[in-house]
Amino acid sequence: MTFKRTALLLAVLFISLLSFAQTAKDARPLLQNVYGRAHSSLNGYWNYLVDPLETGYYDYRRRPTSDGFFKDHQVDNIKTYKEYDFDTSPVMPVPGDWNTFADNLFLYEGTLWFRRQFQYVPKAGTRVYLYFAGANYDTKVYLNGEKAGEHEGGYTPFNLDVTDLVKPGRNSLVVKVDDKRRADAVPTNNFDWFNYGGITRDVLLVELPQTFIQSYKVQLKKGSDNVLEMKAWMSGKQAGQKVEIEIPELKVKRSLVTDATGYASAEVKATPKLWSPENPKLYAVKISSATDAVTDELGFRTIETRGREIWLNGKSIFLKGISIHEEAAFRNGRVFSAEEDLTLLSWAKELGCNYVRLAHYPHNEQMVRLAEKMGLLVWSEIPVYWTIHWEKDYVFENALNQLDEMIERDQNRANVFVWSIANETPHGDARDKFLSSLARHAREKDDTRLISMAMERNDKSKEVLSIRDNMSQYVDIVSVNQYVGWYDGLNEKIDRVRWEVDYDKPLMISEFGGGAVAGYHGEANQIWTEEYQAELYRKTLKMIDERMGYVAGISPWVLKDFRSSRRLLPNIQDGFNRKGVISDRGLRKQAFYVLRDWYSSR
Ligand code: GCB
Repeated sequence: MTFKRTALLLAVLFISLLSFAQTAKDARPLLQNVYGRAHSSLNGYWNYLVDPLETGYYDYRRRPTSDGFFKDHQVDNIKTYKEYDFDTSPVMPVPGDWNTFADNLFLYEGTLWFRRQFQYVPKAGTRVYLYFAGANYDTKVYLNGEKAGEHEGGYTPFNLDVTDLVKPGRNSLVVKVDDKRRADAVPTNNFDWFNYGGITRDVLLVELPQTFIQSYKVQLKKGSDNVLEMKAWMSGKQAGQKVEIEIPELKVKRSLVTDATGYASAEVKATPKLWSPENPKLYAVKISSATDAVTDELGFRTIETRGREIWLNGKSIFLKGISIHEEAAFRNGRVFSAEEDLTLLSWAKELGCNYVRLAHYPHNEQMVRLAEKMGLLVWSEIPVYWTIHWEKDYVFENALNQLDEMIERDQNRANVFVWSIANETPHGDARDKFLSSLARHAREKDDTRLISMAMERNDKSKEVLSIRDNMSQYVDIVSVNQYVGWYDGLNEKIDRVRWEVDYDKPLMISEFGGGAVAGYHGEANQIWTEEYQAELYRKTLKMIDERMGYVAGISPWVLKDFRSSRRLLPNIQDGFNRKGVISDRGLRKQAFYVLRDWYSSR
């Protein structure tokens, strides 16, 4: 290769790195409480094109083209050459997942192009943002033929400033969504849930004043139940801007003044009634500046660990939980309505839960808000799952960005008590470095919550079970997914094991469980029957009561049977993970009642 060609290549590489940095940066910071701002919904029926070869993005030499489908050229097909046409393409609902919308896309993983036209009437002095609550996985957004930005990660929101791209009258919004699994993505290409593709959550057009309240956080200061820590971030990076935070019911009104970065903070004395599962009290809060105002409903609580206990509001709490995937009851696609959130959370309440583990990725914002209103504590998690490529910097950056987006979106939710940074990851130095950096970052960003991750057992012998994980020093709660009686022996084994866990930290069982087909009956030792699963629950709960010493909470796996392409056993699994205590069709299995009775006895 000549020197000139190398220099050229390096220059191209540099420019593309620069443009990546630009777009990644543009998608954050996140707008806090977007649903509380002036916005219009762009949900509805969008035209779509299925593009497995990404013809709309690359030319025939596989170079990104400047004249792709995103241009949405409105031309006369008879006189002008063009090989796509959104106007005559079919439509699909947004939010939605293409897999359950169209039979021929059920197992499709790749690119779809979406187009939505909308009318816009400009208002002087307004900034305009596009907000995507979630699109799986790799999303590129174009407005009127120009790139507005891009985002990687299927379960966290992002916003793009389109003030300079939006125009009066008709606008063309084109979105390329690619859900091809990749070994170096987060999650990696191998995971035990269904890879629903598409624009799976709301799309909003948000109108803001020139300088607006970017974000705020109002929570009890760590370690205190009578000092509120108030923080606000203005979009304009100037000193001396005033932000007022008012909580009328507490007679709190405080004026904050920004520093040169647009950030302001204050501490204020107050004695709120504390949010708890029994009394999920929320206060109306108003945040206002010279140009902007937003209201929210916020709860206040303290959460800490004391030795091997978790303390909520100064009292030890046992977490009665259940793990949940964000998959709709009855129809088994990605959740896309508040009613579907409600069904899942109502089932958790019916079980007697005070806590839900929203696995294995951040669920939609309304789900967390609804859980908060219903008195359910939330464990929130990023999809750092199984065999992540620990040694690659860009994989770490991706995980870190998803962690930031998760925290920024839900930093005001009183019910979120744990940021979970991983699930069942293989031990090793590269992994420890990766995860400890995530843990440190989460702690620095938010010291008002606890850090955990779902670990694996690392037993002392076949019957002496243990957890020995270097990461235990970085987390507040040691959590373990343990499957004695399923992946490890039959359910009779549960009676024979004992536990030796030596950490002076709370221990949670983030998962246990076994598969059962609703309506399939037999002996308690016959796997896949409801009886087997119920017996596994009975024995595990007895083990917790009598032989585990100390456990601060559990979230059995899992609320409802869910789709997974890893689950192939005919007539039993048929593409579903059957560990639900409720079936994919909404039928409660025997284990549901075993767990419910145990929760009601505690
Ligand atoms: C696990 C994983 C979960 C799986 C579950 C299972 O430990 O964390 O994602 O679905 O086991 O059913 O095997």
